[in-house]
Amino acid sequence: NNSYACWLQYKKIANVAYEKKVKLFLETVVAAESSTVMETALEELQAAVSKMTGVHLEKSAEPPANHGIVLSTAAHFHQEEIIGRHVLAGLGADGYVIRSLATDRKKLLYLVGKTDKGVLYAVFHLLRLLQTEQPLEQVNIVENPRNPLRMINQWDNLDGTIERGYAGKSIFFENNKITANITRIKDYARLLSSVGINAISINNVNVFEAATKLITKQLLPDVAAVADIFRAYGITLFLSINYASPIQLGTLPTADPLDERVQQWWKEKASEIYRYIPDFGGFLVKADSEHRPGPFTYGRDHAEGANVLAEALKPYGGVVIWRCFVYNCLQDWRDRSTDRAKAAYDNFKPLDGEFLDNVILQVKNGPMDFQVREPVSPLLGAMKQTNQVLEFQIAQEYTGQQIDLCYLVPQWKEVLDFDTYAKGEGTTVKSIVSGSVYGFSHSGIAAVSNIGNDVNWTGNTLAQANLYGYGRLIWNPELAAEEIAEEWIVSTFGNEPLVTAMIREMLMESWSIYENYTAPLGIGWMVNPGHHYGPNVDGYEYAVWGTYHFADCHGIGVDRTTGSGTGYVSQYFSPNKEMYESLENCPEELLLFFHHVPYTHTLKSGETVIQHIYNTHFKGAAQVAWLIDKWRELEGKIDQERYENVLDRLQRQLKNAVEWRDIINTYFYRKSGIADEQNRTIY
Ligand code: BDP
Repeated sequence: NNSYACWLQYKKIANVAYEKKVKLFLETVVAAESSTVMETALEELQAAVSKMTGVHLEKSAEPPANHGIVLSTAAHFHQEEIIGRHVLAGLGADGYVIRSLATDRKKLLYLVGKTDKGVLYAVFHLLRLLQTEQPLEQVNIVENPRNPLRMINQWDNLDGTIERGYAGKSIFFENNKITANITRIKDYARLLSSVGINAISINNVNVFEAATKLITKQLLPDVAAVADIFRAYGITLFLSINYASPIQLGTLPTADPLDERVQQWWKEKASEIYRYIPDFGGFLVKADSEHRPGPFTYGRDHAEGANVLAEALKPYGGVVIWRCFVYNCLQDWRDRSTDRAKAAYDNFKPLDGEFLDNVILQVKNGPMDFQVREPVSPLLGAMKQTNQVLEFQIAQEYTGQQIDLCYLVPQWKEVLDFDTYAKGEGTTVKSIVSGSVYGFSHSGIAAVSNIGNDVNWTGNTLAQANLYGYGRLIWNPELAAEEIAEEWIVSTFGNEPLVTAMIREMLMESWSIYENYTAPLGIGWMVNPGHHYGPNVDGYEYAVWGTYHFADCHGIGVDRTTGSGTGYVSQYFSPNKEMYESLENCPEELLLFFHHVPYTHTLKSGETVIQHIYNTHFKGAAQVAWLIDKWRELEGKIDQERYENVLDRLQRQLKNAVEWRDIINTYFYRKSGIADEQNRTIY
């Protein structure tokens, strides 16, 4: 099935001339050593090559004399002169080299990884070259992933539901057990590994009753079986844990991290887990947030809370990934002195230096919660002595829920390229989370997955581009969003220039289209409470969650400046602090995040804020109609199944966009009493 295969289509190569040239390299393959991951590399190569060319790549014991492929780790590679000692020496843990040697007589390809994982990544890279029909005669590629940890977080519950899942049920769990459908998990491992993902946590960060038991004898054998599948693809397994486990699973009356019985309990638990899974990655923890238990109950701080787990995991090389999504979700909305945006920084920054070396803090990209537009979290780069991982959300919770089209790679790139000035100019987020700025012992990027058991994995087939793009971007943050889109389209739909151009344009426009018809100028929210799809301007306005727009008859926006506002801006380094503080210099797409302004405030475009709201909302809805027209042009040019899947989603998106347009425009027309300059229909 085309949609199931995602970007690993491996269709028969249609370009005859290209296929002929490629086949010269495809006689035998030798794997210079054996390991589980090496076996995977070999299998993936053989299966894909056979599908694309019909050639069965014979596995040989000897290096090919004239035609063939060599798979090897650097340690076992004995032809250093071919690749160069310094090149091999320059490979990082997951790095690799692909080098071709093509003369009239010889057609050889060398895929050499620092480790067997590197070899597997090299194989997927080679297969990508084949799918996108790149010549093989002069390949000379050296790749090192920028981020050491490249992780996926599943938010899957044991009963098979998925928190913020928009593509069916869990592929991991059903009826409070691990599923028997191992094939689907293996296929997921393939997809992830093919884009360089090397770690996964398989259960929701909100660990409810049933999932608490994942770390018990009852379920560990099955968890270990899942770990086996991922291990073969170079992916390390993690589990989210419940901080109150010693109470819920043990016989202890407390989970106080400073209580010796609790410390002992976690030590024994870790030792038990590692008996089942010798290379277990560690724990992902959401503590003291949104009603989850944590160290606060015992008057302890996050460092004390995390360190007890870190001590327990340390002997085995495990890590604790501790989430910074901590805020008061029961605040009094009338209390203007609190600001949810400040919470993560306020909670964690004072603890810099207190965390053990195998603790990593996981920080969401923005200070609020995965809105279509947010500033970058000021916590990124602010803790120089504490390992950090950045968290994205591939699942489109607030960006259309995989009904509406929203290619998120451009948004993520803005975050990664953002200059924090933490250590002077050029201290970008990407350089911080790669570990290079402060020499973190653990760092990288994690993201909430967007997959479920729908045939096409992601609900909207075009949402596959976000999963693919996430992996590719965090491997190499220098890749352009267009480049990634194009790779994905060609691997997914075939090498058809017209199709590629159309879908690329749709993807590249989609984020700004979504932003146009939803909440304006960085203010966020305005969604239906609970499920978060569709407009509801005041849905959260008088609620405890801390997400306000403060619209009245005069103006709108949250004053986060230092004088009159919440002072949030002072969490940034200069000159970002001053930039956000200033009404003139604040980037306009974030205007209402940082400032409360009258509806008549004039933007750089010359439009007033109210007119901007009207204009973008009429435009956004019209752009969705344009997306539909574009897509219709592809009928017959791609398979019907995927064509119809996307068309159906786009039609639902149009309804959503029209609803947003009308509700937002009407609301602000009534609040402000200011008419649209163009006299369009507003109710
Ligand atoms: C929010 C989601 C909620 C998650 C929470 C989190 O609405 O379901 O549990 O984030 O990240 O985006 O913990």
